[in-house]
Amino acid sequence: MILPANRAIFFSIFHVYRAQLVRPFCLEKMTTQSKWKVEKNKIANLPLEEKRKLYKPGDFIILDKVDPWCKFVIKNRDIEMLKHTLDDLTEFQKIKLDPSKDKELSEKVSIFQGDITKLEIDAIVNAANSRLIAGGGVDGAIHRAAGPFLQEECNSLHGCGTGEAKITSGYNLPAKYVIHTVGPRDGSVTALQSCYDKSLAFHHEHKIKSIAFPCIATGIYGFPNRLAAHIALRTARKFLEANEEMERIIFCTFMPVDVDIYKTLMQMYFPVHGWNYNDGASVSE
Ligand code: AR6
Repeated sequence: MILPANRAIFFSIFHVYRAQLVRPFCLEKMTTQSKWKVEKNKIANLPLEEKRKLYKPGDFIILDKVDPWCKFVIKNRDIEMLKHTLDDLTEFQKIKLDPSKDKELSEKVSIFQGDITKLEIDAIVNAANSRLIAGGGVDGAIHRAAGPFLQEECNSLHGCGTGEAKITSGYNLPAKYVIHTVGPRDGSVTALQSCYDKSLAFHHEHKIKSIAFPCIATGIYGFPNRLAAHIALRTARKFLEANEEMERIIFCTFMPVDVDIYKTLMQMYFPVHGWNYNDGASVSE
């Protein structure tokens, strides 16, 4: 048993000891937090030429070098050989398009074959996990190129639900922002559509005029590639019809299977020659 006088001494020693133990941890936490915030502000205010020194020299692609879809179609006439299927037609007919916008919108979308981390645009989207801890696939590539402060900022966001999206700085990436979204692991169409909707919804607050999407959920999470492309394309089409400020949505295709799917389906959702797919023209069984 501790006597009253000894008890006071015991507790004051205990408090001093506890403060010594806890303080370095708190300080450490504050220093780390403020480091990413300082870095984020610093990068946001760097002139472009200075910012470019952060990424590998010459290792970036500016928006002007990514052909808009209307130009891509003219340069790659062979894509007309890629025919959509009856299932594609059924999916496609789930939305009603405004054909008067076809020409304008075919200048606002692109397909880009390659590494999303190279794009010097306003925002790239990351196919993340719900803990926002760097994983494999495109997530790993983005974290490696952005540097460690990206993980530090992610740690402050308290995770991200399936179908939700959160935004961070791009740090050492050529892209200004990374939008982290978590695709479904159970094949949910609603959740995947929500990934695209919620990512695009950041455009207003952050003045995002150019954005690139990887094929969310089609890698490690196993969502069927073709259905995922329909969801991406119809969500983008509806968004662009309603939001004139967005200048470019880029679909980043990394796997050969997605390259072919997007080349086929873009011709339906962003027709350049005014083909009428609702008539069932150019269908392969
Ligand atoms: N640039 C563009 N696309 C890429 C790149 C790249 N550098 N690397 C891969 N892809 P995935 P998910 C493509 O697996 O299915 C992570 O561990 C890839 O070929 O990256 O949503 C997260 O932490 C595929 O077409 O994302 C989660 O745990 C697409 O990106 C989980 O994976 C998406 O594949 C998320 O799985």
